[in-house]
Amino acid sequence: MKAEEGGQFRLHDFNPGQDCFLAEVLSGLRKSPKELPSKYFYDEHGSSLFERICALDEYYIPSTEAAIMETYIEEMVELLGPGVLLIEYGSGSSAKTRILLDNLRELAAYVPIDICREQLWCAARELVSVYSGLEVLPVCADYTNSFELPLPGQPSERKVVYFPGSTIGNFDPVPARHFLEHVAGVCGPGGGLLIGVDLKKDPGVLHRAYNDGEGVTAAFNLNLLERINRELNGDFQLERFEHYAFYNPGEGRVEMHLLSLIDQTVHLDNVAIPFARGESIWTESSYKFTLDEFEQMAGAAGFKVEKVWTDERQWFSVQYLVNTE
Ligand code: AVI
Repeated sequence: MKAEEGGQFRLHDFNPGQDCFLAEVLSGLRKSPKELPSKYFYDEHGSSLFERICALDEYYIPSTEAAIMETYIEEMVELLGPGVLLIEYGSGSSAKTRILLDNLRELAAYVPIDICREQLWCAARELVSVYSGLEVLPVCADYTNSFELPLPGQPSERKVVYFPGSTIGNFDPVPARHFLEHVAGVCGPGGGLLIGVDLKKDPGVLHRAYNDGEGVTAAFNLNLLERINRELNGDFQLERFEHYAFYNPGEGRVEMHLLSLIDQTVHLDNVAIPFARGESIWTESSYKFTLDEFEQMAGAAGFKVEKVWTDERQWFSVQYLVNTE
């Protein structure tokens, strides 16, 4: 781990790896059906495309979640209590966290964790200038692997992990449970998890959310191939692939794919990868839950659902889970 000084903060860098990127891309493209891990969407350009997705009308998640947070922030502050060490997984620009940073009482410190170093660095710089006196301890890491959390200067009453945006939906069910078990271990007995969970709804709404009119989601999906070209010396021709996203009701998930428009061979690190016309690379799953389904999964991971807040349409939920072990 490397620590880099940023004036009023130190960035703890676990160097989320280039070696893993190549190995995971090659192993995914050798599978049948082909797949790529969605965590690799978030290079600098991918992160800024994701910010644009979050501003789209069709992509209801950020606005619905923000409205829930604004409506119920006082109840949340009451439940979480004072002296929290707030840890955020996949913090990005930390924009959604502002409402918690503005309202939580006597915050011990804030630990934003993200795989995208540039975005993490900018967010931390911004936060220390806006919240004077707040200890910000940024960690650059792939949070699906284990790593050590930095120690805050001040003791905390409890650890609370914040995991908004329904990113939990990007894990398949078994890894999702393992991830929740890992979070339960991080926050410890009496600690909590404040999590955004997207709910099952009309498939038409879901279809529009992942097939926006401006094509930003398509660009976000295709950027993964551009990243592979740039960082792994690949020769994907982007115009030969097409974004394809749909809701799979049997599995309760939106699937995103990249479809090959022709028979072709792509090279990457001197490995030839053949594609048939119409063949797909599965790039992301986005699971949607009923409240019962999520409660069951959380329970299996050692969490009790303490409180659920939803919007009027019941499209999205913010939930506070406590580790009861
Ligand atoms: C980050 N994650 C919760 C988003 C989602 O909805 O699954 C990523 C995304 N993919 C396409 N649009 C947004």
